Amino acid sequence: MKRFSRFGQRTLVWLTALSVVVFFTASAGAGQFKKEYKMTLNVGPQFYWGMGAVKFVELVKKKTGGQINIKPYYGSSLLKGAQLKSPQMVASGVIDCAYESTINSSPVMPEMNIFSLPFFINNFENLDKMEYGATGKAIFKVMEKKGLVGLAWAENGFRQVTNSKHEIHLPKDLQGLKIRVVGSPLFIDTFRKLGADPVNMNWGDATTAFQQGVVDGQENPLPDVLLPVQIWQYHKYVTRWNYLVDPVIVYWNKRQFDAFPKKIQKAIRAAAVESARFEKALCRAGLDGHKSLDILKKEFNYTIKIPDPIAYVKSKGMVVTNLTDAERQAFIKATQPLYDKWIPKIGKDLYAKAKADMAK
Ligand code: X2X
Repeated sequence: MKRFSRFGQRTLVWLTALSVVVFFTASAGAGQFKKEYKMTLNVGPQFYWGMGAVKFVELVKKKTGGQINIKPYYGSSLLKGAQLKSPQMVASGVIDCAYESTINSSPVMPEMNIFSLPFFINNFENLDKMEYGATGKAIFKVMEKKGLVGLAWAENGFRQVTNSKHEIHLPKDLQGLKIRVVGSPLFIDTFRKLGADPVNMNWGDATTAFQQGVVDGQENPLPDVLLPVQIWQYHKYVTRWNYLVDPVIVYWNKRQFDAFPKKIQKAIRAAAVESARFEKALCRAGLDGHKSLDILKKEFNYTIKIPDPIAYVKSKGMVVTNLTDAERQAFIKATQPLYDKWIPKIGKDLYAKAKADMAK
């Protein structure tokens, strides 16, 4: 008996498959969440950045009534240390979300280099004006086009240069020094321009390189990265030149985020914003008068262990160098040619937005 034509049989198979897909999609929308959402970050839980990520995990759990559980994977362990791969992996959905530095997104989204232009931003006030202004909005749009939803601005901080050889006051002091940098082209350009010998390396390999003296120096924020790695064990000298800043963005795979019920989306956003406020205050404590110390105490009932990171590294034997205006000008002059090369890559519009935000 010929019940179905060949064509009919095929249609039936397709319809059955389709209804299975529709059923699972519908039930997912009705509150079937994954058992665990994977989050990547490049550092460990002892960093302020890592503590912000832990806070995010806790707040998401609390605010979603335990429906969304995030597991943090530290030290870019899901990427085998390849820190610059984080945005692609979240965009593809292999990893669900990230608490990640803008530097680690800059090879995929060159707009992120707006924060890495040397001697452009200089202080927290300017940075906040950009992040919460037109620049921040534009950056989140760029992320959306890549399949990522930006949820909040956290921080790693203004990056300072450390080394084992001598104080750095002027570009000539960097001459020939081997400096570990992230494998982001603008960093390599900057240190070459300054006469140093930049060596790019993932963070996961950096501490061993400091220990073995494979490099003479590095650049990372004080307090956030320099305190937990106890940089004074390797480098005696730090120059506080605030040459660029490293924001951290809390972000999520867009397809997945958009499919969450509105209530869940709202809860995750609120958790991201609250954790970022805590994390930023940790990174700024002792560097912005009483402001961040007060936020930690009053809003989070948290007493930070090292309220004055500068005095702390001095107590560990470090020589802390602050630049005079003239010394700062020498660095600005030496790095100015990079603007011609990098503003077109970053985007002239975004650069103009950043300047306008800072002038407000
Ligand atoms: O690799 C670095 O230097 C670090 C830890 O600061 C970042 O992930 C950008």
